[in-house]
Amino acid sequence: CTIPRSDASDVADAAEAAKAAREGEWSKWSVGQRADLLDAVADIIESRLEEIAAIESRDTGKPFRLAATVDIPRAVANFRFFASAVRQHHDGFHEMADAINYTLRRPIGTVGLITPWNLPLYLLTWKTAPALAMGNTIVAKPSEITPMSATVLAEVLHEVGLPPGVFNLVHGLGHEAGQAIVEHPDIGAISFTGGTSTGAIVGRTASERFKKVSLELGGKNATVVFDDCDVEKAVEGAVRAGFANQGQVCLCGSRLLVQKGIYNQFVAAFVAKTAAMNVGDPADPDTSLGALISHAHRDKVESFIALAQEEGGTVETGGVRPDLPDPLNAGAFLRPTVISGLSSSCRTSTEEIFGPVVTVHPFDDEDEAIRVANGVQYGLAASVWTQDLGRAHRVSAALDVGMVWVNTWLLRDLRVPFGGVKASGVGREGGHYSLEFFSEPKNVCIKLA
Ligand code: NAD
Ligand code: 6OD
Repeated sequence: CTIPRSDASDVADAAEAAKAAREGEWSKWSVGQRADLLDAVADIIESRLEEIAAIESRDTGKPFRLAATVDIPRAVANFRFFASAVRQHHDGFHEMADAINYTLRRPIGTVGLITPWNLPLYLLTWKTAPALAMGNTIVAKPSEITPMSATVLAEVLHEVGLPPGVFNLVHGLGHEAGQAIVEHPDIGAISFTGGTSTGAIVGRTASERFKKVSLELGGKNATVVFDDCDVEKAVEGAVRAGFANQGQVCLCGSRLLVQKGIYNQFVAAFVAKTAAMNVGDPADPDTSLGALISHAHRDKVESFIALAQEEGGTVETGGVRPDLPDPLNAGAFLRPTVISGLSSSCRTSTEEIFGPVVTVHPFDDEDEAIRVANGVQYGLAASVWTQDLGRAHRVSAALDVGMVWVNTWLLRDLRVPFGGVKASGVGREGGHYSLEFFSEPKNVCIKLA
C-alpha cells in the first residue's frame, strides 16, 4: 500500500486541529460520554474482528490466527477496559484540622502517541483509549511499516462520532513525522513504544521541552527454569515465550536459563518442540510462525545467528529459511532457532535480536540464575518456572525487571503496572498508571473559616 510521507508541516496542521478540538465541544463531554464512546469503538472493532485481523496479518506477516485471537481482541479489551476504568476513577481528598484539599484531574491537552510495528493495533489502542478517556486530543503516528490498522481505527473513531480533530493520525517516517510530534510545542506529553535507541532520542527531545514522557522500550528477557518445575508445562511456556509473533514481542523470552539437573532433558524437549513448529502461510490456521516484519529485519536476525556461531554457539535447530512454495518463498520467513554453547555475556546473549532466536544457558543455583538474568542492560520482564513457592518469591524479588511471570508468560491483567527498568524504559502503563499519565492533578486547598 502507499501512505503519506508526512512532514513537520503536516504535524503542525494536526496539532492545530487538535488544539481547536480541545477548546471545542470535546471539552464539555462528561466522563460518562467519553466512556460510552470507548465502548462503542470496542463494539465496532469486535464486529469487524476477522476483517481487521486479516488486515493486521497482511500488514505484519503474523499468523491470521494470532491476530484474530490476540491482537484484535486485545484492541477491543483496551477500549472496554479503559471505559470501565475511567468510570471508576476517583481522586484525592485530604483533610487538615483547618483546611481541606481536593485534587482535580485535568487532561494534559494534546498528547503524542508513537507506536511500533510488532503489535500495531494492540499497542496503539493501549494508548489511545486512556488518552481519550481522560479527555485529551491526540496526534498519533503508527509505524510506517504497519500503517493499515491505525487507519481503520481512525475510521472507526470517526464513525462513532468523535468530534473532528480529537484524534489525528499522521503517517510518516520516524525521524520526520515522529520527531516533529516530539518537538511540537503544543503537544504536551509523549507516549512512546519502540526501540531503546529511538527511545533515547525521544526521551532527550521531550525532556528538553519539559514534556511528560512515557517510554516502553526493548528487552532481553530471561525464562528461568528450575529443576523442580513442571517440565512439560515449562517447555510449552518457554516455546511460546520464545517464538510468539516470530519472537517479535518485547516480552519474548529470548534467553532460556535452565538449571543443570534438568538441562539436557529440558533442552532436548525444547529443541524438539521448536523444530516441530510450522512456519509458513500466515493465512493457514496451522501456521505457528508467519513472516518477519521485513527482509531488512530478517537480514539483521540472520546476522546475529552468524555472529552466534563466531562467538562459539551451536545452532541446535533452525538458523535457516524454510523451504516454501511460490509466492511464499519471497517472504521474510525464518525457522525458529535455538542456540546453545554461548557465554551469557557475549553479544548474542545480551543484545536484543527481536526475532525467532533463543539462546540456552545452564546454571547451578538461584544466585547464578539471578546474576545471569540481571546481567544485561535491559530490565523489562522475566518468567520463572518452579514449584517451590519460596523460590518463586525470592527470585521474583531479586530480578531487575518491571514484570515477572511465575509458571506462565504474558498473562495480562490490564490493571497491573506494565513497563520496564534500566534500558527497557521509563514509566508504567495500565489501569490507573495510564489514566494518571494522560492527565495532570491539580490540588485545591481551602482554608476553613
Ligand atoms: P522503532 O524505535 O524503530 O520505531 C518505533 C516508532 O518510533 C515508529 O513509529 C517509528 O517511526 C518512530 N520513530 C523512529 N524514530 C523516531 C524519532 N526520532 N522520533 C520519534 N519517533 C520516531 O521501533 P520498531 O522497530 O518499530 O519496534 C521494535 C522495537 O520496539 C523493539 O526494540 C521492541 O522491543 C520495542 N517494543 C517495546 C515494547 C514495550 O512495551 N516495551 C512494545 C513493543 C515494541
Ligand atoms: O500487553 C501489553 O499491555 C503490552 N504493552 C505489550 C507489549 C508488548 C511488546 O511487544
